[in-house]
Amino acid sequence: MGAPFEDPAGAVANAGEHRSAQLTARAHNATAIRAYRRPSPNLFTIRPLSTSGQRCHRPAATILGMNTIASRRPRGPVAALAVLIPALMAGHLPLAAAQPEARTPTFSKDIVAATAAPAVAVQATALVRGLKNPWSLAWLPNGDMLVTERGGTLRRISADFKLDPKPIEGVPTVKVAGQAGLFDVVPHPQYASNGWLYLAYAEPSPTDDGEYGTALMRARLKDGRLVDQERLFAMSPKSRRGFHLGGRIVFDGKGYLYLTLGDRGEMQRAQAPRDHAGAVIRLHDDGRVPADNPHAKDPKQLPEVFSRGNRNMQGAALHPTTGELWTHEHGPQGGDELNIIRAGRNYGWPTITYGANYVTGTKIGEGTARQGLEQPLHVWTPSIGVSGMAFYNAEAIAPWKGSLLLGGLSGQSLVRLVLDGERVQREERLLFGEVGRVREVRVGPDGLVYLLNDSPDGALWRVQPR
Ligand SMILES: [Ca+2]
Repeated sequence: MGAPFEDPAGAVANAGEHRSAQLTARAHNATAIRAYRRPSPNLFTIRPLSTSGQRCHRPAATILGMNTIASRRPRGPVAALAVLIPALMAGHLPLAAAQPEARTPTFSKDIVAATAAPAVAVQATALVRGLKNPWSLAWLPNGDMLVTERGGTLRRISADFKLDPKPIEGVPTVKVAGQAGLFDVVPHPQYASNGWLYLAYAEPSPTDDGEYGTALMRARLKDGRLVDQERLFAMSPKSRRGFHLGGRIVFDGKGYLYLTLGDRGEMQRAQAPRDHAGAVIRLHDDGRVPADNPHAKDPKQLPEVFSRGNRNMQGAALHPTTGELWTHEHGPQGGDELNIIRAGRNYGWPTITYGANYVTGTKIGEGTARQGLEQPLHVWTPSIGVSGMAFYNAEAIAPWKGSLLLGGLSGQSLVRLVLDGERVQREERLLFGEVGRVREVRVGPDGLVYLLNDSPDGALWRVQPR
């Protein structure tokens, strides 16, 4: 893969002697772009398309990478290379490729040691105590907060940090076992006008056979009670394993939502095409399956699945400028990962991993890399137990702008990653041991950072510069 470069006059890349290759490119405007070979079979040209599909002026685009495809021959001079996606977002637009990008992850152990001194010294203050295994934190437009407790309760905290002693009523029946319980609570981006709140939770089987699985519902909050309830999705098949249920909900601002899942501790399910386990799910905000989901028309796959090969994603957030979904996932005894989730991609678990079997430390799968499987951006070995994720894009802690924050459960710290595009440049471990097991990380309306710690006597914490 050649070095990424920019050619504002109309990006062209030379595929060299490779018989087949694929480009990943980013347009600098809101139009869709197309990459194809022309005039030589070894040259790629990037051109924009108008929304009607007609070619128009030459674009300014950055070529991010080129992957050779050894196992596939082009089906035609143009068709094999023409990868067209609709204008998903204004600004940066990734050109989806069927093959993964060549990437070498950064490793936490290499860059955290070299950058031990944080850019901003911070302190954490407990604002609300007495939360039982809190999992997720969200703000309502009036400044009040909602907190889920994994045991199945939804709590309300006033804008001046008073915990309502009475939980919100009408929360669906939740299976509580192992890691299973009530997970994310996220208001719809237009909550102020439509009132929809979304909850992810472990839903018990209606036949009371002891099986359960991650589900998604929405409801409105009225007089301390959830009303107008609609169940939008439930993973299939359910099982009795209390491991790896994911449970993060992210809206993309365009009427779609993502739900992260896990492999249920049954690792091969993450690669099974008719299984929701180990996948990221993409839905319309009313639960309908989008027609442009990568497997929407493939009966051998599940239409809700957006990506798979993920082990257990308990943190997810939308990148503030690219609009892409970033997630992290727990690795097995090492190999916690940071990934960018793209349509139809396979993130490798358990075929490839940087982790190892628990206790024995023996190898899982085939190693750390394989053609056709995505490489993570960043790897934590030993594991820090990644949970909670937020991009910092506020003004209150200016030196943090553009960085990615996440929590460590076993790592007992707030982690800040300094990013250069898709590259992790620097890692800081903050508040080590001061907050406990960090379950949730959110940026508040005041631009300060708020945490929840996973404990039977957990708390809501505010993080601010010392
Ligand atoms: Ca992976």
